[in-house]
Amino acid sequence: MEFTGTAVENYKKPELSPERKEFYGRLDRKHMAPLWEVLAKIIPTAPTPETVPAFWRYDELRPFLMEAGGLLTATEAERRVLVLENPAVRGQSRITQSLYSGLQMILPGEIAPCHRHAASALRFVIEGSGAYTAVEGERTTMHPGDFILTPSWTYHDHGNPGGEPVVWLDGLDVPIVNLFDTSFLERYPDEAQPNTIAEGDALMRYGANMLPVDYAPATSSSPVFNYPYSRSREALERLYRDGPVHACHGV
Ligand code: GTQ
Repeated sequence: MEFTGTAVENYKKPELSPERKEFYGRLDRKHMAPLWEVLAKIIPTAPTPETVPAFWRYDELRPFLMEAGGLLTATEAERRVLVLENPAVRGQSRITQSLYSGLQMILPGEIAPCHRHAASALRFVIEGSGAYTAVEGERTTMHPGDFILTPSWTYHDHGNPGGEPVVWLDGLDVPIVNLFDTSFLERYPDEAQPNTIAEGDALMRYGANMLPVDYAPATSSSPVFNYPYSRSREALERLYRDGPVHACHGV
């Protein structure tokens, strides 16, 4: 955003006389505070982000995930996730001011039990194949590079009937939901929800350049919940090959 007016200096606090200090003390005991003491902090002349740039190397993190795999089951943990915490806001379970992120692993034979919550999640599959995420009755098999959505208040469980550990990056809007004091969760009565819809249904029904004639969205979230990397990759390859390729963003 561009400043249209003249950039103003940060607001300067009035001097702190003994009389003023005494007054602020009496305000404090009544759960009040003078705005002029905090104005510059709560409304600065330019944004002052609290979180800092940071990065995590997967090679370094992976052994810890595997170690967690030996320590407790996915059922015990409900979700076996190592939370990525921004170094500037440790203990707040957030990677940026507004986003939660973590690395989740599910081992062969495990189920991460079914639940739904107000927060929305996205998953970016990093390693392994053969596990699935089920969303509202439909399973989708996860492959590296797949981008999977579990919209707000949709029942979801993860299972691994395959033979290798599967790891993905979770992103949730938990800090935003918590900002409004609206975070809550409900557990499904069984460990896994019934598999009532054939795999791939959502993508064929809503993601193949067609829509059912009577389609009226019940929610504002996308009915497509897996964006398979094989398709995305093909699209990117074609666009790259055929050009033009943006100098900065690529395709
Ligand atoms: O997969 O449902 O990383 O509920 C954190 C909370 C994943 C999940 C997380 C969750 C989930």
